[in-house]
Amino acid sequence: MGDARRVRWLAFRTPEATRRPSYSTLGALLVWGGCLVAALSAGSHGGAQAGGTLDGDLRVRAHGRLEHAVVYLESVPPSPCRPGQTAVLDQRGMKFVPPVLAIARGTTVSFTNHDIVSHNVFSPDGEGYELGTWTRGTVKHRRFTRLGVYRQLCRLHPEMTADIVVLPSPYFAVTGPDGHFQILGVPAGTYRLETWARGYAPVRRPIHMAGAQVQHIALTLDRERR
Ligand SMILES: [Cu+2]
Repeated sequence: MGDARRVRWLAFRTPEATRRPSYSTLGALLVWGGCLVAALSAGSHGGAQAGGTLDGDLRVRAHGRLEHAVVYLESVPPSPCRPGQTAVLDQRGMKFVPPVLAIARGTTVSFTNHDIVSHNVFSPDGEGYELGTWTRGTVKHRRFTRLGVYRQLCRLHPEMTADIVVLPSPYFAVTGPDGHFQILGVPAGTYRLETWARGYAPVRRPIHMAGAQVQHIALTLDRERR
């Protein structure tokens, strides 16, 4: 969903939100209000209220497309127009879904279980955590404040695995089955693009975004050397 659409959605919701004000609601409205003003002001100058689009294809050398690869931009200035502070890692059909969950630092992940059997969630990476074992209907939450990659494992089913990738900016995408990705709403500027995919060496390159335009990019990954 583009930022402009988010802004319109918020404007539509505002009257309901203000009926039951709270400090957090008001804070959010102030932030969103700033976003709205910025968007309208950019629009009135013919600029891009939604920024540019980075549209790319990611391949593995000699092996074609790669799904579930993370592509992100570093050091993009923070924007109130990109909240994206929640995400879900589900357990369904004896698998973690999605197998790769990319989030911006500060995001709270909700861990759900839609199977009829119990599952467990823990990670041995970084500071490590153990969320316990639970059945369908219970939701656990964890906020990720440190950058890094956290393998998600289940003590009951060793074959279950996923990765939560905590990124320095909310400007990221995860490739689809065809290796395609899109990062929307990127403000004009020069950034460093990076990739993460388990088993593959990261690709880094500078990227210049000029504003409200679509920029195409092709990335090729190589297997990590062991
Ligand atoms: Cu399990």
